[in-house]
Amino acid sequence: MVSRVLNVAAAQVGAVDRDASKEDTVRRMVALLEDAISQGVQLVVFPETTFTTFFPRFLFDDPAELEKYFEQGHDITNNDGVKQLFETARRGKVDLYVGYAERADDGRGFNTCIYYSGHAGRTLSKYRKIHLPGTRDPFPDPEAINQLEKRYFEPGNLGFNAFRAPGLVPDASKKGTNAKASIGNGDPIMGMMICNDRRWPEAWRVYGLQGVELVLVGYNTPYNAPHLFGFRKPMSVEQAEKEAYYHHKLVMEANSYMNACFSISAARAGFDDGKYDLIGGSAVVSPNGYTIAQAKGIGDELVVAKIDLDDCKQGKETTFAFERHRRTEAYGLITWQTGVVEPELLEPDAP
Ligand code: CDV
Repeated sequence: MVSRVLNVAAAQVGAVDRDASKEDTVRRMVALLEDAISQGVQLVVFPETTFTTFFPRFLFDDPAELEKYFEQGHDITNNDGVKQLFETARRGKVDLYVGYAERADDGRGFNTCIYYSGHAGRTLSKYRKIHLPGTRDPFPDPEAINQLEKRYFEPGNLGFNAFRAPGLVPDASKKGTNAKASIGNGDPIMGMMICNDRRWPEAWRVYGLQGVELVLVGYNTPYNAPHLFGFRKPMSVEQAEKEAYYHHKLVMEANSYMNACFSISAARAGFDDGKYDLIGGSAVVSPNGYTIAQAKGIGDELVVAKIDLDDCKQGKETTFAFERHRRTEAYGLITWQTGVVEPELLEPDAP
């Protein structure tokens, strides 16, 4: 029997200010990665747009200033300022997920993450955020916290493609090769999302349908942002913070359970520039929907867990054995209707 036990970690990164140097931030990330390597961790998940502050909260008049927050080109692993992270991963034979703002060769901007294999010494997969939250234009209120992702990024165009990560499970591809792997066989099946994607069950299900065993998510989630979340139900900052944590945990636990997979989520957390709040709550969740490890604070922190991928089998073979229980003939609306179309009002009863 091949053991499919993995040591994994979410690398939460605390406050990164607007004028923080990328070198300093990457130094912090390398320190977390080295800590992970020293603890025998095999896979580390970093947050969304980790190398810089969460810049979509700002409106930039100067394009050159905006460009400082983007990584240029298709392959960033040799880019100045960030390559140390990938060198450390190769040296320590540890895999990593990391999010960044991508300026593609054709000039388009994407909110992107890659899975870099320290075992294979190369990028195995790239994902571009599909569910971009917020607005294109800033809110009229000058005090509002903006989320201008629709201005700076295009919706991701790479789909939700699961992939296998070699080298994490010794001999995985010998017993039951990847080509004919059944549930619980072969190299681990991974899927990647970015922040807001985690709130959309469609994203999880598309991965679930590819047999995903481990979903990786980096995020930046503010809580004191009523313009973004709405004013209908006024609440204190304390309540807003509590609710943001609750919704994060809710979607990670529920979707991990409903797709019988583990998940790892990593926050860019803390108070950027001493005032822009972001939740922590980086966590590892089991296929039964339990949070098994969670960040204690809002600073740099490694959240480590030992997981057995075979624990995905129970749900995948019973309650969520999709091939036996799903009824696609009833799900049509999901793929061809975007917004809500309500049913007709009933005619009042005839006298
Ligand atoms: N970076 C994000 O995608 N943040 C969103 C906020 C704006 C709601 C999130 O889903 O956490």
